[in-house]
This record gives sequence, C-alpha cells and structure tokens, in this order.
Amino acid sequence: MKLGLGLYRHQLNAEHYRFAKQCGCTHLVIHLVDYFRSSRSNQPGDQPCGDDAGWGLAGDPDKLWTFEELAAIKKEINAHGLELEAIENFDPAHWHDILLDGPKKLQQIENVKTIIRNVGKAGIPVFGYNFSIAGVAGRVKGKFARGEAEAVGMDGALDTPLPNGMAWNMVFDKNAAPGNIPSATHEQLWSRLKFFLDEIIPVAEAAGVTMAAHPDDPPLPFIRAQPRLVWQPQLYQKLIDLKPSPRNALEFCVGTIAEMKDGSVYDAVETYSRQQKLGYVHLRNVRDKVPFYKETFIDDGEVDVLRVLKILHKNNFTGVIIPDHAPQMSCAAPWHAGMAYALGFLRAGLKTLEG
Ligand SMILES: [Mn+2]
Repeated sequence: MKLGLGLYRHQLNAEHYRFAKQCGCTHLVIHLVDYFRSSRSNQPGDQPCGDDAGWGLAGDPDKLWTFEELAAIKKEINAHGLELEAIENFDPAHWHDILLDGPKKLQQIENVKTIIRNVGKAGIPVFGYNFSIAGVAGRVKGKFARGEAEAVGMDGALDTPLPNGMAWNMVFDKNAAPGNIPSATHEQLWSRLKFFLDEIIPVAEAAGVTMAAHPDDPPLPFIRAQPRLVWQPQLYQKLIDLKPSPRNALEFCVGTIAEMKDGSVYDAVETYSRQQKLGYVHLRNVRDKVPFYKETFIDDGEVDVLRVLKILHKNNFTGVIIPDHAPQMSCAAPWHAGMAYALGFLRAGLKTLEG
C-alpha cells in the first residue's frame, strides 16, 4: 500500500510537492478542474463547498487536457521524487451532456475518449470520476470536529431543484434559460452510466488507464431532485458488474461509505478489496449518517481506520491511499496542518502493518 496526497489545481506547484514528500507521501492524486473559478461562496483554502449556486464556473468546453500539459505536470512531480498516480474528476464543461443525456452527448463522449487517451499516453495509470448529476451538493461547514475545528457535513437534505446550466455542482452555462433541469429516474441514470462505460472502458483498456468511480457524496437516493448512482454499498457491485473489466474499478471512498444508511464499512472494504476492484482509496473519518453526518479527524469518528488498513493489507491492496478531506486546524495553514495530521496517522498505521 502506498501513501498519497490529493492536490487541487491551484496547489500544483513545487511548494505542495515538497509538502507531500515531507509528509512521507510517495504518490499524488491531482485535480485539474478549478472548482473555485468565479465562485461567490466557495474559496480556495479548503475542500470545495459552495451554496446552491455550486462550486464555481466550469472550464472551457473547447480546451481538453492535452498530452503535453499532462506530461509536463507529471515530469515536474517526478522531479520532486513523487509518482503521479491519478487524475481526479472530469470537468463538467467536457461531459455535462453525458450526465444529463443532453444534445452534446455524442460529441462529449469523444472528449472523454481523447482525455483518457492523453492520460494513458502520459503514463498516468488511474482516472477517478464521479458519475453524478447534482454532484457533491448539499453540504455545510461548521465547527463540527474536535476542538471546534471547521469541517464539512450535512444538516438535512437539499431538495432545491437543479437549475438549467448546472451539472456536477458547477455552472457549465451561465447564460442558460431560466428554469430547472427535469428530474431523471434511477433507471435513466444507470442507463446513462452503461452508455458511458460501454464507450469508455474499451478506450481505457487500450490506453492502459483504470477508470475509478467515486460513490455519491453525500450518499442519498436523491439530491436536488436528481437521482444518485452509488448511494448504498451494494450499488458499487452493480457498477462493477455492468461492465466487467480490470479497467472498470472504484475510487473507493471510505468516508462516503461510512455516511451511507445501510451496510458496514468494513464489509464493503472486504468485499471490494477482495475482488481487487480498488483503483485508489479515499480514507477519512465521519460521525453519523446522511443527511446529518459530519466529517471528523481521522482518529476521531466512527470508522476504525486502522481496521480498514488491516483489511486492505490482508487482501493485498497495493494501490494508493489518500486522506480525502480533513478538518481545518487552527493555525496559519489550516489545510496543511489537517492533511499533515491525517498523513502522519496513516503513515504510522502503514508502518505498523508493513514494517
Ligand atoms: Mn471521497
């Protein structure tokens, strides 16, 4: 098992690469979507968490991530003694109509194929994605964690319909006509995923890229009147069985699974790690369930994170774990302190298991 850190777009620089190395990381997972662009409520410094208008404005629909751009980022990361394990998330600008079954769907599936080919050519082994119409919406911030540390959680469900021009909690068309996106059904959402996997998995196989699916965070059956895909642990099996391939895998989020109403997080770790279906792992802790859960420090929630590590180790998981989110700590660098604390805990856990 390898220790990694997730970095947002604005953190892709030498300072943060050194920080990851100093914390004992060998691998990075990077975000190329700028979640904070033109946002009124969502500022860099913590994980993205905006109001009903979403995180921010999606990127340029005509600018796909090029091989040259990806190779240059990888080269700089390698120069700092780190490996680039994965890219996390598509830009809604590039694939919103795949999620919404909209008129640009066929054009956008070609976008995704081009991106995956570029990622493979650059030698980046995993691509994490989240097949979600409303995306990571409906969360709030508060002094929820130990010692009044600011953390993210839920304080009741968000049912406000998703307005036109929004997908995956970002705005892809700020000039969209007034009104809301019609609600889809769960069956429609699964058929949209099937189209996506049927088109993309063969390309990923040829490119040598593992597609890794994040569950729906927060994991409720509906958010903003739109259905969610993986909102109970067993729905991950449905996603795997929909397109059997070593390249159809999971961005396995322990925190999100712990937020789910049903099932045991340890059973889920056992079930999916035994099948060798984990692309990489988000490892964080949480207290309570949707729609009232709160994120906590890694040693302080309901999940026994060391027990999770033991199961992963027993099932020979050799991929990357990253802290996902951490509470903000009271100091001049709240994000860095939170991540360093989580990484220190995880590194100690790995050393105990693996020597
Ligand atoms: Mn996660």
